[in-house]
Amino acid sequence: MSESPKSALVTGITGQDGCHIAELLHEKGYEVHGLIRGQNNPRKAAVEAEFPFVNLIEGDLTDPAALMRAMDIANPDEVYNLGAISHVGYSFKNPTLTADVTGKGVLNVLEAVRATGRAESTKVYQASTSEMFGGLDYNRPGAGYNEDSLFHPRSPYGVAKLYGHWIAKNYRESYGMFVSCGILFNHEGERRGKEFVTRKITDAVARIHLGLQDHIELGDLWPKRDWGYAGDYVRGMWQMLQHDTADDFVLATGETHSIEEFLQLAFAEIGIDDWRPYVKQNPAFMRPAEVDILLGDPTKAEKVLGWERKVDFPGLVKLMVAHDLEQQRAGLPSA
Ligand code: NAP
Ligand code: G4F
Repeated sequence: MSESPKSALVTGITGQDGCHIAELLHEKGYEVHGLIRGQNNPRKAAVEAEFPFVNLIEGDLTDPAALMRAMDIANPDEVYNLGAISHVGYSFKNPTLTADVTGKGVLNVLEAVRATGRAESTKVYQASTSEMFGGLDYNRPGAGYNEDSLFHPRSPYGVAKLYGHWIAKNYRESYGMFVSCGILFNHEGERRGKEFVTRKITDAVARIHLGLQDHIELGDLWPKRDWGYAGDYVRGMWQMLQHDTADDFVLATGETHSIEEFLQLAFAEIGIDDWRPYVKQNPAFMRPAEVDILLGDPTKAEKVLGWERKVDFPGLVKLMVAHDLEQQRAGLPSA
């Protein structure tokens, strides 16, 4: 007799990582359920069209009853908690909402697993972040942040994520639940939201090339990030839940690059060597506190999980510009 397929519940199904992991889990034969919020979510139709195999369940991370209902419907072997207010700049403008969704939302998910009697049977992945480290001189390790590095979050988003990280670890320690936290450094790609700097740049580069706009407005250009490809990172999430024990793992590339370097490579894809005439700085995109530099050390994930990356930094920029050129040529909407 064949075994019944594993079931997974993904929060944040409409987001970048939610889409990548839905695809991966489907390829692996999972029954995939996705939590979707709002009475008329603008991304619902796109998810239904691209992933017809996903069973969408209505619910919001701030609504404990809805989360318990979702657990009962999906009866998940694995929960991927990817939903969050995830934009750092937005979190400064909406700190209370960010605390409720990105912080307390994690508690609501863990409690929904426990309250529905699934503490021993359901594994949980928590989407923790490199933003918890903060990039300040005093806590910056030379070889990159790892699982033992000090935290010093620099935004309401980072602080909310740190609460989520510790409550996840607390449920692991208190109730023996299988809860693994992936401390992921920035990961990007063709599904990245256009409110994030990499996609904002590649979208603008494509439009500039086609004569649809003449410049791009950005905030600070000197910060450095450890940028990888989202498709590689969701594979790491899945690997964490297949490991024998629940644990914390950093996923990163071990390289860091400035926004200026990203601009250089992106404009070079359309044959422009000097990007400066096309970029204007706008203080509206600067933050009250900035994370100067992020660099991660993925050694533990590589050794323990066998995690590998397929896309490097130049490859990432290339694939994003190529995708946005194709999208703009096809006349697809920019926002
Ligand atoms: P994303 O594209 O911004 O997606 C966020 C998702 O959260 C969306 O599906 C959004 O749904 C959902 N969401 C927001 N508020 C919600 C609420 N109240 N209830 C239920 N769902 C809600 O983020 P991502 O890049 O895929 O990242 C996935 C997760 O990893 C996030 O938790 C993020 O903080 C974390 N992370 C990301 C990175 C990165 O570089 N991408 C790095 C480290 C950690 P709507 O469509 O309804 O808004
Ligand atoms: O693309 P960003 O908005 O990403 P950020 O702040 O690093 O956060 C992302 O990565 C985190 C992991 O480290 C995730 F946890 C988080 O959910 C999110 O996915 O900004 C990157 C850098 C920042 O230094 C920002 O100040 O780009 C700078 N920047 C300069 N101009 C800009 C802009 N960022 C945005 N979004 N828009 C600009 O116009």
